[in-house]
Amino acid sequence: MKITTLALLPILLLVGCVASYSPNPGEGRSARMPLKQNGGTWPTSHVQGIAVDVRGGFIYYSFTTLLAKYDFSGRLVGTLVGWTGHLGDLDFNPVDGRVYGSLEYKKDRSFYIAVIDVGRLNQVGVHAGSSDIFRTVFLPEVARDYTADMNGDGVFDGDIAKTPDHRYGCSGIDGVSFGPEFGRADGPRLLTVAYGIYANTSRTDNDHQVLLQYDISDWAHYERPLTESAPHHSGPAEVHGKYFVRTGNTTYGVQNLAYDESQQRWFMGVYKGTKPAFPNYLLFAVDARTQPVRGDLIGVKDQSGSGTEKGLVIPLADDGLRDAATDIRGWNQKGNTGFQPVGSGLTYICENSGSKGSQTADLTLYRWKGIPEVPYVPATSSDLGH
Ligand SMILES: [Ca+2]
Ligand SMILES: [Ca+2]
Repeated sequence: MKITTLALLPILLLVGCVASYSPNPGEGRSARMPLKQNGGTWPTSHVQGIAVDVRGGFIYYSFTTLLAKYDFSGRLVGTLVGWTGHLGDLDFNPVDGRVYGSLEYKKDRSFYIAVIDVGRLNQVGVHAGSSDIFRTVFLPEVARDYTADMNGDGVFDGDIAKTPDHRYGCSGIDGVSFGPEFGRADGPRLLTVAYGIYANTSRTDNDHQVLLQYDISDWAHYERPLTESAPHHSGPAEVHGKYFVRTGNTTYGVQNLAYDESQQRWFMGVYKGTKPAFPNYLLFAVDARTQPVRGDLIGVKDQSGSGTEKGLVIPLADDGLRDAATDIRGWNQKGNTGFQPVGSGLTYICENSGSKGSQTADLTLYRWKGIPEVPYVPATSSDLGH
């Protein structure tokens, strides 16, 4: 049966590719998951988001123009620098061992997912442009909505909030998380990207969060190095799904998006909205199994201008505080500069502080409490099984 080895070869190669991520034994994970961690002080803008490699024992912080890698013991393992765009929220993909983050170049009308091979980030000051650690995939769908000339005057008004332009008020992208297709808790994990949405109280078509889902299994051929002088447009023309969650207008949309496997629930951390008709909560959630339903996008005119646009709408989770006037649910819980569930009802939440050019992040591990007024309480060592 000399066929055996040859027949097995594709399977072996496939297994070799898919299961390529295995953290070095003894690296990072020698320390237990910390109850608190400081993400360093950096001459950047504020911390935007975090990602946690639970198995490998690393925490990643996006400081907008710098990515910092710490191990669980608090040792700085490496930093990645050298881009001028806005690196926002992150997530760690345990399938390939890479960190995925939103990356915006609004002046170039270019929006990317940065795909960072963090397993090879082992020194301070690594330059993204001269290293193939840092790859990017363009998102045409976001560029289309961001640049939409909504009032049809032939002029796209650019990166300003006070304009009728930008479909759904899209200011770009920020929240990023892997999780199941909306409507289910099982199945393949999709990369989910949330729009930034400008705060603008004078329009009605910006009261939804917009979430795009992508199957990234064929993304390798889109990935390109970062060349800021010549922004590329290599990326998927189609999305796997586009969904809308009515939260009321916020200030810059979903800052942090995260899937909590232990609760089978998506969380969206925002900066407070400014429309007085809405409760303007800081944290919203959608349950994984809640079916998206095709329905009216309240406040969004369709192309004829006389009807209401339709889309796949996902109702908010039936939990937390409730606003009687709008029926909107949510929590007054900070989750906008680093929010990452790590299993067993535990979630890291970031506090940002500092002044311009000197920014730090203090991470605390919280346990889900589930009380509308107090969704989270600080975790203790007994929560970690110590
Ligand atoms: Ca216009
Ligand atoms: Ca995230």
